[in-house]
Amino acid sequence: MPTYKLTYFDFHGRGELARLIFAIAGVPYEDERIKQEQWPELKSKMPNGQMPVLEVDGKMYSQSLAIARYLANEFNLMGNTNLENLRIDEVCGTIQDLIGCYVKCVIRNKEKDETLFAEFREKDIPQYLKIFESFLNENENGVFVGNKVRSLCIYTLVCYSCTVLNSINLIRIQFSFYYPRP
Ligand SMILES: N[C@@H](CCC(=O)N[C@@H](CS)C(=O)NCC(=O)O)C(=O)O
Repeated sequence: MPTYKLTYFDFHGRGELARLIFAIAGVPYEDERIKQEQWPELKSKMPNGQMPVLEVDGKMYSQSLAIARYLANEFNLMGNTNLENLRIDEVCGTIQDLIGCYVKCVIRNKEKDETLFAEFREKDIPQYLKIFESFLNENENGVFVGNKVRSLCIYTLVCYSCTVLNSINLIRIQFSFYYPRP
């Protein structure tokens, strides 16, 4: 097995999915957590000037979803056929769209505009839950893809829904851009 090192900020964001996949697969890796004050010096050393970055045997790779898909392939979390992989990517893409709504209504909502919070809570979340439900209803096994309980889409959903659920709490309590995870 190659050696893995994941470099990302010490919070639950785009790099968290790779951490979750390593944990679920039980595969050891170096989990390098960068503090905000370290970042300006490191930025130029990253392939795309951003994180997460995965090193596989010392070679650097960027883009969180490409990293997640690579790890899912390595650890048998993708589908059994190309068509099942299409469904996995479809579910993951839908989750990304929901996160786009979250960013628009919560993260970028510097004015703390209650209309935007309400739009996210009352329009976006129910709308996307319906889509996820229809994916599940299409598959007689009650999981997103084939008969696979362990797939990339379910971990993507778990990972990002934690962010979203956390945000609902944040709407009620207080808002800060990089909030600490419990
Ligand atoms: N498309 C990239 C986006 C990566 C990204 O936006 N990373 C943010 C943290 S979540 C970052 O590195 N921000 C610091 C910066 O851009 O200087 C991915 O999915 O990996």
